[in-house]
Amino acid sequence: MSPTLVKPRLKTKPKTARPPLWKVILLNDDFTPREFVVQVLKAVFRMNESQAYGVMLTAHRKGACVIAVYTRDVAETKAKEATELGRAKGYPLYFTTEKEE
Ligand code: TYC
Repeated sequence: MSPTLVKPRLKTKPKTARPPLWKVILLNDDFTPREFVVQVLKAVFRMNESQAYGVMLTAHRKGACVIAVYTRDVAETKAKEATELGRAKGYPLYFTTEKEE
């Protein structure tokens, strides 16, 4: 049997860089009703009742909660949209974004 020859790979595979991801963060406040926060999380971030309730409660207890990560555009649009739903009702509900390291 002839010996196995291992040929060196000559071509380098081009790697496609992944776009950086951005976190959407929900901040607690003393005025927005819990049920309204849950409604917004369900509507904008497509969460079910128990996911939305869990996120709302974490923000309520800890001051903030990371909701999800998206590309920058999507994260900023969703944060703006969700914040605007609160504003329209006169609530200080606030969603911010932060680059994921
Ligand atoms: N802290 C609010 C209350 O007691 C409820 C709330 C929870 C508001 C989470 C914002 O991100 C928030 N009514």
